[in-house]
Amino acid sequence: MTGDRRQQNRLFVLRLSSSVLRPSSFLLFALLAFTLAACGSGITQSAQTERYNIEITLDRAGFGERTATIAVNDRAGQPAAVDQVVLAPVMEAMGMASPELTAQAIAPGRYQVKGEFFSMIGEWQVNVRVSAAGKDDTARFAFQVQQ
Ligand SMILES: [Cu+2]
Repeated sequence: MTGDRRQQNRLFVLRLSSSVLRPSSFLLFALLAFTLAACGSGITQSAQTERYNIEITLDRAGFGERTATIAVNDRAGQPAAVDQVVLAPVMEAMGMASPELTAQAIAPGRYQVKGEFFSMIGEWQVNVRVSAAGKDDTARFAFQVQQ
């Protein structure tokens, strides 16, 4: 009698743990965690040019209207006063280019631009051209674009 009960408890525990560890539940959880992480922070990359440290944050590397926020600091890390920041998305491997977009200043050394940067799945390069005192610095970033 006692032995039967113990057996049943063990079966119950086994059944519970096997349902929790089912690959589909794990996948769902992983997907959810990934989605939440992607929503909160966006994708940030940084690059250095001759005069600046440039950081770009994309809300998502995908189709539709995207938001790019660009931080332009001088090499000492202070927000830089520049004349213009232009975004030029290209898919170099295919000779494709999206229209260039001029970013608007939102704070000292901070710029933002919204637009449909990507029209195809695959690797895109985003050139960020910073102009000041009649001279251009261009930083190049690469994004793996998904639909
Ligand atoms: Cu293409």
